[in-house]
Amino acid sequence: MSEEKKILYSGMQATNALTLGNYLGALKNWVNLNEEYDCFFGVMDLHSLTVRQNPTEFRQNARKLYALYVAAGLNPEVNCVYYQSHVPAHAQLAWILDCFTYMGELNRMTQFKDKSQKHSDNINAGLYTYPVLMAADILLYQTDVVPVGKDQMQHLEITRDIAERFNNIYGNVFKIPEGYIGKSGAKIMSLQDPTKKMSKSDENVNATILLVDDKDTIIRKFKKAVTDSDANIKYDVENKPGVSNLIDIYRCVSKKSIEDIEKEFEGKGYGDFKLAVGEAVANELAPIQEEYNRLLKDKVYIEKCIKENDEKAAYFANKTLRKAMKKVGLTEMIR
Ligand code: ATP
Ligand code: LTN
Repeated sequence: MSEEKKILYSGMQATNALTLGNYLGALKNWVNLNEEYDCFFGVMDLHSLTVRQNPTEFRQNARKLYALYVAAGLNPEVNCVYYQSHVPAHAQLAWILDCFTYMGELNRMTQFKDKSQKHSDNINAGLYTYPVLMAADILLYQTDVVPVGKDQMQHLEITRDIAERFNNIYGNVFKIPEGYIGKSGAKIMSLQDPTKKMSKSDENVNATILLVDDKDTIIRKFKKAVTDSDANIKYDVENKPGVSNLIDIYRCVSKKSIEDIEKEFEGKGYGDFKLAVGEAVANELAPIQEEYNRLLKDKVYIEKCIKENDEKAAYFANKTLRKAMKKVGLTEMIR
């Protein structure tokens, strides 16, 4: 870690396969930022436990997520790419911060309300205190910036509130982090219901593009994407959410402006447009998929990266944890 670079922290839950929304809203931004900052990227497996997991699939998903991070361009020899559950300081600090978080604050979290509705048979305490664990993740590393999609900004606000509350009592223990939302791709919508975000837990397979989908599947799903009856390719989120979502996606992968895209498809139908979007997405994902498949087979390399980075993360996390423990008056262990 260098002295002068600022610290960036982010991560994703190790649940289900990643979608194009996860890539364009988060992962792609991380790759773009990773030279400018000293970066920590977590496989957020403790967070995944808030929803019931099949242990075998869960273990595989965590490994796949790690490989996908690396394949997408997060070099584990430069960035600290690690497993959240391998650094016990996360759970330890989360407990301390739980005692500095009010139920009134947690009651306002929209993700908690959404997930409680979706999993009404399992509204567990972890789901409720999820944002506090996320605060611990971020604050342990004295993070300056946290790149996430729009849906996570409320969790970042509560992180800042908890940190400020703690600092007001005990002095400067935590750096107050800033959220970062990419210029485009902050909210990619479902291909089947463009008023809903594209989500990796969506049951409709045609609603999401998975990062591991092959070219034919990608094109087929785009062809089925919900648009509207007038065939104009115009960006108008209010009245044409489906087409606007496709324009957003195309913009992210082609680096063209909205105006250029509208011009490119003037007088053409949705069929041509959807095919162009599908091909552009497939071309962007192809090299990532190739590297991902190679890495999954290279167990020795991946395991070496995980081990080294777990240790590196623990070193930094423990420094902050020790400071917080001391401040609240927990007695240090006698060694
Ligand atoms: P789930 O459906 O299981 O809740 P998810 O698809 O929302 O999962 P998360 O693990 O919650 O994915 O999010 C990982 C990252 O991807 C976060 O930074 C989140 O903001 C971002 N993200 C998720 N979905 C989208 C989307 N549709 N558009 C842009 N960014 C997204
Ligand atoms: N809640 C986040 C995942 C996450 C995270 C974090 C993101 C857990 N801890 C710390 C940034 C920083 C989500 O994407 N669902």
